[in-house]
Amino acid sequence: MALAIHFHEQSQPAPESSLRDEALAGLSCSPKWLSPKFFYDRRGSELFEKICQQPEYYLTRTEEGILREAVDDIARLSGPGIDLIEFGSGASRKVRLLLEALRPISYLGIDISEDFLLSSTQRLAADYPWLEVHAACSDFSQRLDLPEDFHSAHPLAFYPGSSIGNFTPAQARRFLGELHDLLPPGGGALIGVDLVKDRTTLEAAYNDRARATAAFNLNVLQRIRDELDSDIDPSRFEHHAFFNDAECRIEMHLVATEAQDVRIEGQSFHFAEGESLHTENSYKYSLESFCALARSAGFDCIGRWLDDDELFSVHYLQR
Ligand code: AVI
Repeated sequence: MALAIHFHEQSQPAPESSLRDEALAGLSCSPKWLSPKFFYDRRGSELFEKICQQPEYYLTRTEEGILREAVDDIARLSGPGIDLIEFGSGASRKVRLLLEALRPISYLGIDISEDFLLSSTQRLAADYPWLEVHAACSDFSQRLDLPEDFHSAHPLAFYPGSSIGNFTPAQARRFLGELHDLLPPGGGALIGVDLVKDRTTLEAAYNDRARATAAFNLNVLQRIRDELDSDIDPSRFEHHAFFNDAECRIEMHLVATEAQDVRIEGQSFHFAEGESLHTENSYKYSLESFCALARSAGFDCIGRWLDDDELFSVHYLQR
């Protein structure tokens, strides 16, 4: 039986039309580029869950360990009677680590992948019958706003997983500024941030031996083939991920294994052999550089937790 969740319709373009427009625009750029938000159709979201279980991808298990240890401190900082709002909620798994200690009145999951969002929030509602569960399908990378019919006097924003690293620092600053303006004075934001570390550990995390990350990256080409009028062939590209230390980011690319012309929606795009389509940046911060960014958006950094190896960090920001 499907459990009652409150689903909020958002007035945004359908995902297919933004994939069409952004694929045509991004493949016309030099170098070619496509936003990582298009990774997350149902299959991409499932592949991302698989990445999170890979031994090399330390981010998920490390953040979960930090949240387990810090949850009572987090509850003390947030106080009672909060509404928990998760951006990029995906499988709504990490939030489960917080629910018993925080006892929020309601939970709002916001994600770009509608059917994944609905099944995850329905499972959450089934497992936590005392919690009022809301869901909104939204591309908050464009503009951060809450559903018009969702009101909260005491919101706590939750943005785990270092997804903030998928924005450029300028976009992250804008996101944090919009989040700051959305929160009432005293409102909090709990943000997971991956830390800069040695190249070997970083590059292994994005080149797992099971090739889950490669499949995740290549799936975006399959989406273009399935959802648009296109003859693009994922088997003629390969996954490439490396640490760009000048920019302090992991870059993911899809590299053409041979010269080819690709047709998308009546337009033709040439790839030289070895030419890449840049699909994702994953910025890594130091504790200081992230707090400076948060402060520049108007927040106070009032809590911060790390694992013993200082791989990952969770920050409590307050407006
Ligand atoms: C969602 N995001 C934080 C992930 C990351 O690590 O940048 C996405 C990802 N890309 C490849 N592996 C995981």
